[in-house]
Amino acid sequence: MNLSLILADASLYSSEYFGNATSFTFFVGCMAMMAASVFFFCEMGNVDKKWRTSLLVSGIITFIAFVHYYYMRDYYLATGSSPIDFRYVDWTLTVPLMCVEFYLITKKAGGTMGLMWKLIFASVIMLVTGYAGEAMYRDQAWLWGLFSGIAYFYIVYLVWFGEVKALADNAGGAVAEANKWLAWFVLAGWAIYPLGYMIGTAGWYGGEGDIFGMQYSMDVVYNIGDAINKIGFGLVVYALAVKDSNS
Ligand SMILES: *C/C=C(C)/C=C/C=C(C)/C=C/C1=C(C)CCCC1(C)C
Repeated sequence: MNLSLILADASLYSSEYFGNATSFTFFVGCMAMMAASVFFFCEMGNVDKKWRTSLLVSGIITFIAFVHYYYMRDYYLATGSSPIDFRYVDWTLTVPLMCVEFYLITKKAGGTMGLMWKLIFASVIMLVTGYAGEAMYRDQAWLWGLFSGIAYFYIVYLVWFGEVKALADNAGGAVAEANKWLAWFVLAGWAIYPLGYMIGTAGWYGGEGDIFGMQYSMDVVYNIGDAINKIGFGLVVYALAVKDSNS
């Protein structure tokens, strides 16, 4: 085989992965989730005992995402379409675990299992109705999106003004500070997802297009959202654990 043929093959192969923003962000997302998991797991030994479970949960969140990204990346390459089912299975596992994080950080100040289940319940409603609008009843995407949005704003309410906020303020110090950050992730970071949902709904933002010459799609938006929210959220918990371990 001559060299130019090998190079042509190689560039064909790599353009499958890097040829567009969607496959590229699936690929990079997969690596980032893997790296974050290794980081959170290894750092468990460097923080105070009482924070180990929180770091473990951060690592499990990114590890579950890593495995799903491995499959989603493949699915997208093989079919050229959106891996909606994998996506929602991933979220249905990882978002409730983020609710567990809120419970773990407020536990010392009196956070209850009741509060944890309230958050988990709202997050499952948010995701099940989102799935209905995205995969089952496309013609009523707006209605299911609205239901999902109501559950979402209930979580925002609890974290910004409700029980979670009150408990975090009670705990004070590093916990109150961490909750402020996590609340911003829930308000601004999670808001990326409804944006992806709207881009993915035909007739709203037309499926996909480009901004400044860069192709975007629903999956690119979801992939960016996941990287910010899963890794960023975990890093806030990590920073809290480190700060509180040294004080
Ligand atoms: C790691 C994954 C995370 C943090 C996923 C979060 C997903 C959401 C906040 C999704 C929200 C949605 C709405 C608020 C309305 C439209 C439907 C959804 C499911 C995209």
